[in-house]
Amino acid sequence: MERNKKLAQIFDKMADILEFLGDNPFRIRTYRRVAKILENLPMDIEEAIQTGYIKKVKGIGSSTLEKIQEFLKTGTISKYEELRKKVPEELLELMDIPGVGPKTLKTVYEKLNIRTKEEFLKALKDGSIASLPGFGVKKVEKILKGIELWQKAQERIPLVVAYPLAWKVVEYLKTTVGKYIENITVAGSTRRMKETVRDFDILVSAKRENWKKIHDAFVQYPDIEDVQLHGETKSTILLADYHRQCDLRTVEPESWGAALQYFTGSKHHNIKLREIAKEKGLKINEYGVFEVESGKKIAGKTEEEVYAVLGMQYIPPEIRENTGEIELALKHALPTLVQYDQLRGDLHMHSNWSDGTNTIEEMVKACIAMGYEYMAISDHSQSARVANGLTPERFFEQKKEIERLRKLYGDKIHILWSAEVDILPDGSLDLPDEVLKEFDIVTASIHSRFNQDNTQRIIKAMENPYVNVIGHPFGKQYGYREGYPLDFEKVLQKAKETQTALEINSQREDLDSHHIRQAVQEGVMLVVNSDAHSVGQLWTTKIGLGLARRGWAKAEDILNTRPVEGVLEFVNQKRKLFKVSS
Ligand code: DGT
Ligand code: CA
Ligand code: ZN
Repeated sequence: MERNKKLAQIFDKMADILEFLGDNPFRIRTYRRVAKILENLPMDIEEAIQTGYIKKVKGIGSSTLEKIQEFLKTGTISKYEELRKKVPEELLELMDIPGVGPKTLKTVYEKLNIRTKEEFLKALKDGSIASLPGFGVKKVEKILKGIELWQKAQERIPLVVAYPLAWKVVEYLKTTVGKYIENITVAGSTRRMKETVRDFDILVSAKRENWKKIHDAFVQYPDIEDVQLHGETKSTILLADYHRQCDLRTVEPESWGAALQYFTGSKHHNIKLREIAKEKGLKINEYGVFEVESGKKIAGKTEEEVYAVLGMQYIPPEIRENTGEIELALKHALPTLVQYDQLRGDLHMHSNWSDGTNTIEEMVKACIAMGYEYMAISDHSQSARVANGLTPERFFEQKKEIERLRKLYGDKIHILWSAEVDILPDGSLDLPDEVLKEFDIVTASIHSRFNQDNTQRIIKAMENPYVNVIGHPFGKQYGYREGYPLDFEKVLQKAKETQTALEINSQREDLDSHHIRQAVQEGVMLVVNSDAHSVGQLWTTKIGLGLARRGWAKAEDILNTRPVEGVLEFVNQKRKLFKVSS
């Protein structure tokens, strides 16, 4: 699917360039649509062509298809290469910044002859852009904010992007030199499921005589920009995807546990651990745990024994941040975190009835393959116009389709009929109560006015007896949009009082682990959802669960670890509380 994404980026960039050049709006729109289609394609583009699937997709014409085929053959598109030459290189890069875009750059290029990032920044700061017609101080402030966000996003990438990239390298090593490898994993921040990742740390244990072969394979990983270090204990490559650095370290099988512990971090956790070891007359490093006096090695083969000889309970990687976990582990009093296999269903996903790309039936089949006991189709309501939101009439038609599928698949999975209803600017909902009460479960989300404090809107939505979950509570989208201001304490209190759950939206990483930990402390119910817009995004609940674990959540804190009856019971409890019929 990575190829789909790359192709989509090329089409988007072509649209950017055409917009910059002031080309035909129709052509621009066509390229943008193609990009969107490619991004959401439920299968690899090559497969889509071979099976003839692509021919059935509306919006892919013969000249587009030619370009795609050229890309598959050569890795690029000549039209794209040609267009790139028409725009100054640095401006091309700047187009990715939220709030900038080709139109803005076209104006500053034409009026102020700006061609580089530096010139752009200077003109933003010295007021020359602010005084251009159609700009102004406010707009310039917004652009500067966008640049700041964008720069941050260049340094660290979201876990939902990082995780598959890192594990792809592991899979590659397993396929090429697997027979020499005893143990392999991704360590560092990715193993801790941290929200954002700077670089990847891959750890391998193997017999020393095999190390060279493993490192030789590593530096031949396809799709790299550079080999920065090629050694026999450590090598470093620069991945083409997102320019990520990736380290490989090889260790002896006897030191696997100690090395894994060391390279998983976090740094603050490790420092505290070293202090505790010292107090016990022990020394801990990446080779093992040693008695200081005798020099004798007393642990190192497994991580479990490393923690055990320090007198501690095993600490899951996700909470190794020195925020209280070590003290509790010494008392053997850590909570039991929710496990990755405990999710019984996904309660937020879209179909092609609104802005998803797959049919409901395709989503159902994919959820069955995920091993879920239940799932909820939660398409957008009407005011989400860009998302092709449904009117009440369309929702009731959708219900018929769901009933048809229940007859076909009901023995394998419970299909819940849901909606992601828009919270309107005044906090009222985009569907009347008579409609809301018909759904099995309802999620309510904000999709407009991301710049204002939205506490009151969310509180009002929670006061509706038929709203069971608040979707992506902070309206965050990493690298693109920071969350709006929210009085989270108030939201938590209201959630508890109204028995409304808060969503951990896996793809947006909203809530983040700090907010999750706060919610868990307050005893607020959480839901881990994918918000999938295609079958290829359903896996992301793994990320949401990682964040939940980082936020110290237990299974009982997560609604969708319950059987389906428990979920429906949660819905009914709220209706009872508000004394409305169900
Ligand atoms: P990142 O890459 O910024 O997303 O975060 P990490 O945690 O992956 O950090 P990284 O890649 O610098 O280092 C990987 C692990 O190696 C880190 O989690 C703990 C360990 N480590 C690195 N530097 C130190 C250090 O100075 N002291 C200790 N005790 N451990 C370190
Ligand atoms: Ca790292
Ligand atoms: Zn949404």
